[in-house]
Amino acid sequence: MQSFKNLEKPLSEEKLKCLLKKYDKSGDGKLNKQELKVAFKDLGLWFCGLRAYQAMHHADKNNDGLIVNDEMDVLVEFATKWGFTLV
Ligand SMILES: [Ca+2]
Repeated sequence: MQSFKNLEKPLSEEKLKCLLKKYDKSGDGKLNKQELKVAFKDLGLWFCGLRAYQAMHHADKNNDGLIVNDEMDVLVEFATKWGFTLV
């Protein structure tokens, strides 16, 4: 069950995942905290450094400081709850 808190069109998990992949500057398919922070900042999120930390802490299952494939799914699921909207 999902309920949407606001009436604006929420950013879907699929869309967010696509967006985040563009922030993989090193091109190795992994996102580090710095890349996450930049992504969140561009998405208009406040406290992007803290958010990046939280997302990393939540999604980085093997604690290597990088978000890869299945961790990305966890991260995106976590981050969409912040209520990104399409701009
Ligand atoms: Ca990892």
